[in-house]
Amino acid sequence: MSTVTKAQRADYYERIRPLHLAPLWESLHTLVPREPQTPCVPALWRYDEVIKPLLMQSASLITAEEAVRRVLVLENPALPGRACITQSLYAGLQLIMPGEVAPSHRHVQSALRFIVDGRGAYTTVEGERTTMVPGDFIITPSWAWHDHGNEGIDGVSEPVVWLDGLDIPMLRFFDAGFAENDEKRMQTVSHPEGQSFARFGHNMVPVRHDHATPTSPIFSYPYSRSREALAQLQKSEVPDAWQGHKLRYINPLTGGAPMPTIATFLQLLPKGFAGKAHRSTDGSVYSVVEGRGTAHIGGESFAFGPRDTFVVPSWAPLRLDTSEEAVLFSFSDRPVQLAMGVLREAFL
Ligand code: GTQ
Repeated sequence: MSTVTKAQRADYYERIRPLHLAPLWESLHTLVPREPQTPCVPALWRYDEVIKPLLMQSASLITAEEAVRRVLVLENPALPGRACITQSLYAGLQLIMPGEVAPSHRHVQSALRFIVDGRGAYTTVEGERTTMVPGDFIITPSWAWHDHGNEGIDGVSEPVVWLDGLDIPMLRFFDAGFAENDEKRMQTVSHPEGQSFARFGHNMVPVRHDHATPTSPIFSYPYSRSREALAQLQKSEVPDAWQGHKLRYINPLTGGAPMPTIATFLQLLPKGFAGKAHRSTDGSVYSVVEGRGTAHIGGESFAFGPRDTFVVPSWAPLRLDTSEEAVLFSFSDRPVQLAMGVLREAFL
């Protein structure tokens, strides 16, 4: 076979291409890499200096009603035009001005909202309204009707911005997406605010509710509660050398992630924390709630402050330092990787 020339092989490839055939042996190493070879790059979006002024400009160009969802999509710089922040996840920053309504619709894609800036917007999910304050983590389950609005709270009327995290790229991958608009612009509110939290949010569940749902029945995990847990832990335990005090949100009916496709976390890093590096196959999106520090991702360093968003690609080593006590929210596709049995982590 040593007499076979490159030209002969190239000629063969030319002949099979029109028949929709390809030689595996030319691409095997990239199809089955020795370790993850993500095209994604790390990136950080500054909120106060960059995103907020641009979002406010968008409000003078289009209403929430006309836009349906007025969102600036955070695109991974290496994947322009694909509306993804990692290969599997979508992220965007959504703005609702006082008095606006983002009309009711539903879709197969699951969504999380992490409130970044402003108070007094609401989302209504399946007839239950939840008022938003910064740091709240709110879920829109797959195929649940939802509309958003901003009627203010406690006499406060201000623009409200939240981070949207959706499994849009996964649904695109599976070609399994459906969506429809509601006949009504806004849903009729049919449950009192806080009902789902009262039923499922206190380490208890209603006795007549014995079936686990793939999405958590808690629509909103208020920041005040999660922050209090971290404050207590900070007083009583040594921070993990890699991740500080880090908790994962759960679906109380399963103990697993609150959404079938997305896991969410909240972590507290003490002032002066100098974390060790770790990496994981689930690329993650971080939203900074409080404090300042630096995220060292692969070979790059990103200074972060309140309301900034950054992305850590799959298998990129992440090291977190702080100059102030910091609280970080994050989400990833971990439940899907766990279901497939492919999640790998390394604490370096
Ligand atoms: O709020 O329903 O960022 O459907 C992207 C798609 C938000 C939403 C997004 C959506 C929504």
